[in-house]
Amino acid sequence: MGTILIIILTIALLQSEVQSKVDGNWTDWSTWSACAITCGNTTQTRSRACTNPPAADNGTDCEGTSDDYQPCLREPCPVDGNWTDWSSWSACSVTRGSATKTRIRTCISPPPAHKGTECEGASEDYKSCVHKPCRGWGPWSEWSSCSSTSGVGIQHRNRSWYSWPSFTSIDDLCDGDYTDVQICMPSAFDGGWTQWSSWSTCSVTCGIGLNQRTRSCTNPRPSTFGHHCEGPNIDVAICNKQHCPTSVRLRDGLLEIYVNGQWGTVCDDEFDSNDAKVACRMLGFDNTQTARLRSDVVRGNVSMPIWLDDLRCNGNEDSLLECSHNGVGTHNCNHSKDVGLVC
Ligand SMILES: *[C@@H]1O[C@H](CO)[C@@H](O)[C@H](O)[C@H]1NC(C)=O
Ligand SMILES: *[C@@H]1O[C@H](CO)[C@@H](O)[C@H](O)[C@H]1NC(C)=O
Ligand SMILES: *[C@@H]1O[C@H](CO)[C@@H](O)[C@H](O)[C@H]1NC(C)=O
Ligand SMILES: *[C@@H]1O[C@H](CO)[C@@H](O)[C@H](O)[C@H]1NC(C)=O
Ligand SMILES: *[C@@H]1O[C@H](CO)[C@@H](O)[C@H](O)[C@H]1NC(C)=O
Ligand SMILES: *[C@@H]1O[C@H](CO)[C@@H](O)[C@H](O)[C@H]1NC(C)=O
Ligand SMILES: *[C@@H]1O[C@H](CO)[C@@H](O)[C@H](O)[C@H]1NC(C)=O
Ligand SMILES: [Ca+2]
Repeated sequence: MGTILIIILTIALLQSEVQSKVDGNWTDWSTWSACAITCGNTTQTRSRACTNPPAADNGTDCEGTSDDYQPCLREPCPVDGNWTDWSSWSACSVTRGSATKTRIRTCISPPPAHKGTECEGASEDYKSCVHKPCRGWGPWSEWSSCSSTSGVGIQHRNRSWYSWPSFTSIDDLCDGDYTDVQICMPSAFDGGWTQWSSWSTCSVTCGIGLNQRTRSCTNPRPSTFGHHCEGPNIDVAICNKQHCPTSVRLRDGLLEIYVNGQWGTVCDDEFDSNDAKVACRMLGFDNTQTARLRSDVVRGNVSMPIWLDDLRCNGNEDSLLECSHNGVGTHNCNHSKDVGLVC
């Protein structure tokens, strides 16, 4: 009678525990947030919460995300035109009998786009100047460097005149421009590689690892209109091929391998002379012709892991771990199939 009561109570308790479990459920999505722009692009969001009901008493949480996004695309925004900086003043020049200096600017920084406004004001500016008499032009100077290093700019060159000893009449003035102005792009120069860094340390201390060296396209960094460096910025090489000294051992003929800080055994499924060759190589026997399975060994005991199963080495590997296998610790063997070995 007492026993039955206890069983009934237990069942009731279990049921109440099962029933009290509540899985989470999402609320409905909120409405989309407003698309509060008149031009350009943005995103709209909506959200929901896992409170309808919330998960309780070990019930599962809601699946999926609580936020959702959609793009809101409008016409491109208007771009108002903007003047470049003024060029420098030209030297004094005589045009139609009056001496002036000139400077220019253009509406390309940026040009107007998408119904943006034109630049306001004049693209040329003059001021009068005092002019000296001359008897002819000298050669043009080199072009000045571009006024902008990242976009469109202006550059100029000058020439000078040979002056008379004294001014006689307006006809002695040099006619024409003293300064020549043109639109320019900043000079494009290509990037160059730095030297390779030194090799990083090997990723392993024994066995096969990788190391790398790097370089960057900053010697120099390419200018806005220059080319990026060609080729990879990373170089990877195989390193440190010494055998790991303690990675395998034979104990009374039983092959043991050290993985994850623990000695374990190898299953003989698929184990053939190629696999034996690699194991013997790890033991320091290179190119042994006599590597073979040995059956008269004391098998590993149940407290040892079986690390490798279905080994398929081609015989050239430096470690059994490089051969195809089921994955470290994955096997369908017991210790009666442990590999024993003769090298
Ligand atoms: C989750 O909530 C929605 C909206 O309130 C409802 O339609 C749905 O039936 C609920 N699902 C569960 C499993 O409670
Ligand atoms: C806006 O989105 C459109 C379509 O995806 C794209 O072509 C355009 O470049 C975007 N404009 C801006 C200013 O991001
Ligand atoms: C939730 O699960 C844990 C571990 O399974 C258990 O110890 C705990 O009592 C459970 N809590 C509830 C309220 O069921
Ligand atoms: C207009 O161009 C000048 C240089 O040409 C620049 O310094 C300035 O930031 C530009 N202004 C705008 C609004 O683009
Ligand atoms: C040209 O002349 C102007 C005005 O005299 C001066 O500021 C500028 O440096 C000269 N430019 C060159 C390239 O010689
Ligand atoms: C089983 O193997 C482990 C690890 O090699 C060893 O420490 C232990 O003494 C062995 N036990 C028996 C009963 O052989
Ligand atoms: C290993 O498994 C085989 C069958 O797969 C079984 O006959 C044998 O008794 C097992 N050996 C041990 C030591 O568990
Ligand atoms: Ca197997």
